[in-house]
Amino acid sequence: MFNICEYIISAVGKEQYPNQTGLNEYVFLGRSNVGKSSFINALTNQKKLAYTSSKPGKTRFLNFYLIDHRFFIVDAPGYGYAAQSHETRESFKNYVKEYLFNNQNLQVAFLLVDTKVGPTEDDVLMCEFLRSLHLKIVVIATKSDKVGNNLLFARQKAIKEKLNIGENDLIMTSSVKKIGFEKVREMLK
Ligand SMILES: Nc1nc2c(ncn2[C@@H]2O[C@H](COP(=O)(O)OP(=O)(O)OP(=O)(O)O)[C@@H](O)[C@H]2O)c(=O)[nH]1
Ligand SMILES: [Mg+2]
Repeated sequence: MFNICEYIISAVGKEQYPNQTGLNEYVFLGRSNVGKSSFINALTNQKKLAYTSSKPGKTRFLNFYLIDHRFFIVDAPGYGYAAQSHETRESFKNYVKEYLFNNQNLQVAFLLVDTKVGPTEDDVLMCEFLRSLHLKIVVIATKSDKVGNNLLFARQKAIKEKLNIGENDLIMTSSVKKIGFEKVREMLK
């Protein structure tokens, strides 16, 4: 478990990124409402480190958290939220793209997919985009508590196939039941 989890900054552009010394970074990406911010809270065992909401579009900007003075985790705004204005959607996209391009510090892009909803077309596009940047991708299936075993297995298979992800790069999780987090913690160095 981690000891010191600090919110550092909500950045909209490179000039605000706080990592001046080349510490490792890990980013959490995915559809709006998939559970990125909840995931970060459960991962760090904090109730309110990252803001969560039942309404999509809660996280705006790139939120940097420094963990044990060792590495950063980055909470990103979600995609695929139709009710957003075109401008908001485009600016979210640009913050995220700018962050992902040529980022030497970024070790893993965690792509969160909702277990109940399954991989969407947007998830497939995002995964392909991350792959085109040669980033290490780990897929996290969220909200596994919301489905029964049959659907769970079906989704596991669908995610692997549609996103072209290997056995070890898919982790089934639930922030509510605190399942799957130890595996992710082990990846953060
Ligand atoms: N049942 C269940 N609900 C969850 C889980 N994780 C998140 N949620 C719920 O899903 C909703 C969205 O969670 P957030 O963590 O705010 O989602 P987000 O991906 O950060 O959303 P944006 O910031 O809008 O991109 C909230 O109502 C959470 O309580 C989970 O593991 N199980
Ligand atoms: Mg969020």
